[in-house]
Formats: sequence, C-alpha cells, structure tokens
Amino acid sequence: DSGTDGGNASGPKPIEELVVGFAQVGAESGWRTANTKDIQAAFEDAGIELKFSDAQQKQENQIKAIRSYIQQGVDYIAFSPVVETGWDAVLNEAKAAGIPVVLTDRAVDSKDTSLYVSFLGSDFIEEGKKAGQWVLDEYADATEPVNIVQLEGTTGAAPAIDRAEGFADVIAENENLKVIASQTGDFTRAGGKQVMEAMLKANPDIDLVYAHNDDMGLGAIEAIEAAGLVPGQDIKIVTVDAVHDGMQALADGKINFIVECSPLLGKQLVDIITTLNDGGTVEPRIITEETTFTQEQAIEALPDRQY
Ligand code: GZL
Repeated sequence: DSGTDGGNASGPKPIEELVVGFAQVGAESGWRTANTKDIQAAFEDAGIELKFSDAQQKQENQIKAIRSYIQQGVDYIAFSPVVETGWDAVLNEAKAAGIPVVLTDRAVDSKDTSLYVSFLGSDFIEEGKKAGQWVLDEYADATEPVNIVQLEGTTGAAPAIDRAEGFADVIAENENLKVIASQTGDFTRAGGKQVMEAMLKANPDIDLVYAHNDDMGLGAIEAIEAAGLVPGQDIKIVTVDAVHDGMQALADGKINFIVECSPLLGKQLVDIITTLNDGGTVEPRIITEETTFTQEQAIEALPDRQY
C-alpha cells in the first residue's frame, strides 16, 4: 500500500509510532499508585503511547490484559506479576507473537528466561535482610524472648516470599528473636488492620511488628491504638516501602524503621524500551537503588519526597 511502514521491517520504529501495553497489579497500596503515576508520566514525557490496565490484584485479569495487548499487536509488553507462578503459557504466547516482555517490579518463577528480556525491580531478599538487621541491632542485648508478628504481603508474590526469607535469615542469628505469628494482609491497610486486631487478641505480649509494606504497618497502627497501646513504643514497627504516609508515621515515632522500596521505575522502563527499539541490548536484571530510614532521617527527607 502507499502507506510507509516507518522502516519497521529493518530498523527502529519512530518513537511516536511505538505502542506499549502495561498490565499493572492494581491500586492496593500507596506504593502501587506512586508506581502507576511514575510509569504513566515517564511514557507521557517520552511521547510513547502506553496502554494501561489495573487487574485489581487478580492474576486472571493480568493474563487477560496481556492477551489483549498481544491481540492488539503492541510493540512491547511490561507488567508486574501479582504472584510468581502461572505465567509460562501467556508469556509463550507473547514470545510466539514476537512481542518482547519486560518484568517491572515483581518477578515470575518461570525457568525459561527467554520469556522476558529484563527484570527491573528491587532485590526483595535484601530488603528483608535490612529489616532483619535493624531488629538484630535493636534487640542485641535482649536476655529473654522478643515476640515478633509478621504481616505478610500477597501470598505467592515475590516481595512477600523474599522479604520473609531475608528477614528470617538475619534474625536467625539471635535465638531470642521469635516470629510467633505470621499472616498475609495482602499489602493493604485494611488487611494489615484486620490481621493485627486478631494477632493482638491471640498474643498478649507482642514486642514488634514486621510488615512487608507501609500500608499494612499503618493498618497495624490503627489496631494497636484501638487496643490502647502506643505504636512505636509498646509495640515497635518495622516496614518496607517508605511512601509518604509511612514516612510521616516514622517521623511521628509510630513506626521505628523503614526499608525503602522505590516505585520510581518509569524512566528505566522507557530506557529499556527505547534501547530495544534501537536494536540495542539490555541487562537481564536491573536492580533498583534504594536505602533505609530512621526517624531522624525521615524527618530530614520528608520535605523533598516525590510521593
Ligand atoms: C514491591 C511491590 C509491593 C510494595 C507494596 O516492589 O511489589 O507491592 O512493597 C505493593 O506496597 O503493594
């Protein structure tokens, strides 16, 4: 036909012709909404069309969205797998359609690493270890058992599995540190509150809560206060993420330590896609840079935080 194919057959597509499909987990936490905003802004700035879907934390919805992107013939697919398992079929369909896939944030357990070109996101085991190290230091002089309850992220999600593993590895160094209860709050504030209420009823003497994200930690604060206890003092709290509301609670002394997990992956995702479009190669694993915060550091950092 008389139309031009923009040289697609041989070389890079013009940026303005690129179409990318993103299948997001949902909007379950402050981290997720910050992640969504950052990705949408990065594609807007780059002038690349982004098709976006919210799976309400359901894997079948993410799979449906990926299938629809394949049907539409997008140039690239990116997504954050809500859980690690069950992706091989749909990722093989994307591969058969010649559509490269980028894992953004969470990982899949597929053994076939040809099913995606790169995994961009945090090292969740490292995050769990950083949380564990703070607890190890905080209770270094403990002469009797320290009762810890754990609020787990979404069951089967990479950050939940790995943050539990990293934490357990480190606190194992002091046999006084005991996880007496552990349950999923599904990364939500409501889930954290409900689970913490039940844990408080079942365990009269809790010393510390380790929550896999700030939102569940904020829910636990509500439950602890409703029980007439002082969060950050009667019961210490360690969380992961460092989103605004978590950092505010840390500055206010209701949380004691936060391990950062940066949601700002948009620019790096755009760079991966433009590099691939130009025929370049990308690292198969790109690890997010992130730090930790004490109360003083949170007070210092809060005014400049983007989310
Ligand atoms: C971690 C991300 C997790 C956050 C939660 O990279 O997948 O999901 O820690 C979010 O806040 O719900």
